[in-house]
Amino acid sequence: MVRLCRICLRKYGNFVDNIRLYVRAGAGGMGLPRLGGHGGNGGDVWVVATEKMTLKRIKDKYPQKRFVADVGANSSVRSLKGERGKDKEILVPVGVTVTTDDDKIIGDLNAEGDRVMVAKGGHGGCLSSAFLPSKGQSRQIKLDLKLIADMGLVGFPNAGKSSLLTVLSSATPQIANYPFTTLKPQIGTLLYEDHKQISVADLPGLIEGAHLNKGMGHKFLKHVERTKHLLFVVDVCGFQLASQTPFRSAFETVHLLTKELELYKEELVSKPALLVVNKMDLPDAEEKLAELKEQLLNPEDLCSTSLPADMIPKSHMTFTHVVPVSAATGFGVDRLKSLIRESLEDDDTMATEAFRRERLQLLRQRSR
Ligand SMILES: Nc1nc2c(ncn2[C@@H]2O[C@H](COP(=O)(O)OP(=O)(O)OP(=O)(O)O)[C@@H](O)[C@H]2O)c(=O)[nH]1
Ligand SMILES: [Mg+2]
Repeated sequence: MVRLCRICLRKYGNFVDNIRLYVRAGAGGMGLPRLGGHGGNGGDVWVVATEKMTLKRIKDKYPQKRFVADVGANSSVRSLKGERGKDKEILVPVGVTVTTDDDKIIGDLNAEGDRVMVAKGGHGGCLSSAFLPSKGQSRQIKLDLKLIADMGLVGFPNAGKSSLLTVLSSATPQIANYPFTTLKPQIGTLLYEDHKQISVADLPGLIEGAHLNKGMGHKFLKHVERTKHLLFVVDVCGFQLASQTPFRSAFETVHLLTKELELYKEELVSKPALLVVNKMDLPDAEEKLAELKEQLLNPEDLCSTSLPADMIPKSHMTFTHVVPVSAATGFGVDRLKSLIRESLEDDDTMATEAFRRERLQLLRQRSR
């Protein structure tokens, strides 16, 4: 089993969530001095979001990852104004952030049809430029995909995140009794009787040391950066990766998960969260739950734990609810489904406000 884990440790399935492309806009066309002609402008390169595309498909379809727009036509005796070069559109999935090679944001494409220009076509030659055209802009750009979901499942491997998503939604993620079953993030949709839909992202398991690239690492946490809420999932009986690694109780796993979030991006710890205590069908689960609840009342009191000092988080998650469930028997699942909706709705106005502030800050940074 351990060998199996090692094989899949560094892999991220065949899921591609970032890609680097070369883009070049068209050069302008030449002007014709004798008749005061004007060359056509070069075409621009645009990145356009569509639900139908994936980064993997871009990689497969365009192995050279080069996107070049057409040049503008020269002016001629018959056409004093040369025709404009055709634009190039790169179709990308919704949820992509486009950045320059040195990580400056060019644009966020969060909805179908959102578009951003990534290379501007050159000007056609004309009188003011001595009839000489200018080159089109060329550069490397990076596309970084962040899934857009309302909730993100965060937990140690084997805690039952994928099982939970299966009983909550119609998603069919892979489930198995070994760590790191989930290799690529996946989204499931929770459907409510009044047709309300809530999306939940299932992520690979985090382990202590994920920030040091242990297990699946923690890069996939970028997919919870945009989720409104977090759903922490812990196994009521705790977790042990292998016989040589320490056993961690449910209380310890909460701390370790918090620490890994903090080490990835401190703001994640301040996201609203629910704590789901799974596997309540196992023997002694009730006593362990009672113990966990007791410990959570005083999270700073770590006397009962053997966590190394560098794995103790600076701050603690505040859980709006602690929800015992069993993905195996269905116990508590309906209540969890309602609580997920309730907390998202409670938080909707606050979240919109925070999102607006974030956008405003981004726009200000960009206009500087
Ligand atoms: N007894 C019991 N077993 C459960 C429960 N939920 C999940 N399991 C089992 O726990 C194991 C792990 O479940 P997964 O849903 O794959 O766990 P995960 O958190 O998605 O794991 P990774 O993808 O590896 O991070 C499987 O064998 C499940 O059948 C539960 O409520 N009770
Ligand atoms: Mg899983």
